[in-house]
Amino acid sequence: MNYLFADVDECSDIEVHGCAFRCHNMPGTYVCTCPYGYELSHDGRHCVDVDECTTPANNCRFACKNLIGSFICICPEGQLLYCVLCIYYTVNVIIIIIIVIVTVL
Ligand SMILES: [Ca+2]
Repeated sequence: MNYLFADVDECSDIEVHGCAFRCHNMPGTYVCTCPYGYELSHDGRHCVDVDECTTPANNCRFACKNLIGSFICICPEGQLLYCVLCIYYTVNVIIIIIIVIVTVL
């Protein structure tokens, strides 16, 4: 083995990589990675929230609200979010949803 070109695992020492979340060692280098819902900040080490409402991940039919690490869809007043749908809720609809959830579980 040629030790002159041996890879150094920078991820083995946090003082070297400084990744806030996770370090991924690569031949001759390393990269910091972030959990789902976050992206690397400009310093390449820290993670910042992704505003999914401004990305194609936004599949909301009405309004989208960004959350730290995720997002939620917002329904118009008087409607209830169920899965990805906004439905008008009445007592009957809520009972049907509960029956469906109990049946599935
Ligand atoms: Ca977010």
